[in-house]
Amino acid sequence: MKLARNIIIALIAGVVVGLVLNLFAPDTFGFTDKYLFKPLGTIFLNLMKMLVIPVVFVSIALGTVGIGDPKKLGRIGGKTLGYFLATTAIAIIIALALALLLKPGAGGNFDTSGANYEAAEAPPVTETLLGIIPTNPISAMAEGNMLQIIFFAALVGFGIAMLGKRVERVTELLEQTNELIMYLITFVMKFAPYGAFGLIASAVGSQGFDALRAMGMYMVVVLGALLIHSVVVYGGTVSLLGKRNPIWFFKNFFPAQVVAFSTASSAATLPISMKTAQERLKVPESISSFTQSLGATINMDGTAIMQGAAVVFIAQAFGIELSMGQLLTVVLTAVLASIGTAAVPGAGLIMLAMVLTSVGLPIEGIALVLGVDRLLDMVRTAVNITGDAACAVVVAQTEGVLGDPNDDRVTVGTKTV
Ligand code: DAS
Repeated sequence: MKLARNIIIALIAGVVVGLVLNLFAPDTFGFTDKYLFKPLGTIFLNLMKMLVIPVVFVSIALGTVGIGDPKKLGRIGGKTLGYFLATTAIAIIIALALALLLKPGAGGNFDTSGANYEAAEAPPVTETLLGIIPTNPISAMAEGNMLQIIFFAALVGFGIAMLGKRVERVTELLEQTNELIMYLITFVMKFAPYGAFGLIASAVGSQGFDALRAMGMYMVVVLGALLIHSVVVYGGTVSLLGKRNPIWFFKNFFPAQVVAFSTASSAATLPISMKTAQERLKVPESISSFTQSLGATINMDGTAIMQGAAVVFIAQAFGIELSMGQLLTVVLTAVLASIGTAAVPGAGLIMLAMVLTSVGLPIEGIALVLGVDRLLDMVRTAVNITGDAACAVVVAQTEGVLGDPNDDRVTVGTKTV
């Protein structure tokens, strides 16, 4: 928790410095942003991203070995996907209900004339899901194609589980590599407070109060929906299905949430969110690696909430009334959009264009939410990874393998140490 405390102190310092520079010395902000804040943030983000592919491959392969039995793998996969789809759909419904209730865009004097936004091409979700089989696993790793890496790693782990003793050297190598990677994560995280300071000072300094004020109600809706979803859905499922105290869950997963908030990247946070779930939430590596890696790639409830709220906000700002049919379309496309959203900063905004288009809204409306998206991205990314961890706790509990909260041992690979 000392690290989490240091990151929080760094975040507070970054907000203060960012706001002071934005309000009183914008020119100085430009210079410090370019030569201090952005480099600090980029160094930290890149250090964390450097470890993602090795972590995902080794831990999924080991995790699958740990699961072993293909029927069990199928059962765990089914429970994981069922939890992901159900919670994402609930997330969007919460966001739509809150946006329709609070009407953030109604009566707004938004100047939509200058609103222009070039939407980057969003990959069709079917292509994303069907493209899961890598034709070349090495290039999948080089390109960072997470779904393909997960598929290949699971297959390798399945093969090792089937061959057992005949490839025990491979299992040992994977376990030792895993321990090495876990050490490197701890080492890299020492830089986290500096990176968090740079990232938040850059985000707050460039947006300042004006952007925050203009989008005030929109931010209230998104942040409100994120809070309700986290407490009610994640707290509720951890308590009812995970048989754990929600306060214990949120307290112990907090260090990973702080990193997700700082980086606004589920992928960059994955190594630390898995380590936190295994060591503090007592989720076995076999389930943590499978559920959290898959979740970081396709389960983004926080993103779906932003997309649901933004669609209603933009419709209201343009004076467009959404029909019930259109709202249902938003639920479906936002689930698909959140599956297709990459686990990197700002990816949710790219997929928002797909949701807007699905209900005939102008994608230029994205320009209305662009100003505060970086800050909202930090919060929704923390919610995204929390959903993955809640799922891991629930799946582990229903599989009867969730560790005792008071036991200070952890499972690394197939060993309990
Ligand atoms: N920043 C993305 C993530 O890493 C989410 C988003 O852009 O909405 O989870």
